[in-house]
Amino acid sequence: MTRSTILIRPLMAVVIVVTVVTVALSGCLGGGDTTPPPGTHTVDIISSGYGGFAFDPSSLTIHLGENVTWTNNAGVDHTVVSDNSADPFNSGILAIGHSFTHEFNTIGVFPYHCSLHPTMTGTVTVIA
Ligand SMILES: [Cu+2]
Repeated sequence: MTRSTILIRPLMAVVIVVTVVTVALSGCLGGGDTTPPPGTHTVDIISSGYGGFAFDPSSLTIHLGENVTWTNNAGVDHTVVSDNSADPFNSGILAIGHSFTHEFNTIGVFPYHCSLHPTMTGTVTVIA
């Protein structure tokens, strides 16, 4: 092993650690306009049909520990409310353009609905 190799290896390790920490922190900080971290799934709330609204996609399969972000892209307020007491998330009122993110840490099937529009339903299935 040459002298330069001995010096470069620890330096590379520091560079890699700094890069990983920077990426991890950038995923945690900031508002809703930043790029979602890996493992984040998105559901759009959209206008659909004759004056109706829908979750798009309405069903989603994700892995344990991943996030789902719902964004209200329809013209009125909506909510995202869990129907499974094993993971009782509730977005509260989501104004137009606002988002709600939930991390799923329980394996199972999690139906949800909009409390303002009972025909709006969706399902998140969480697998290992
Ligand atoms: Cu709604």
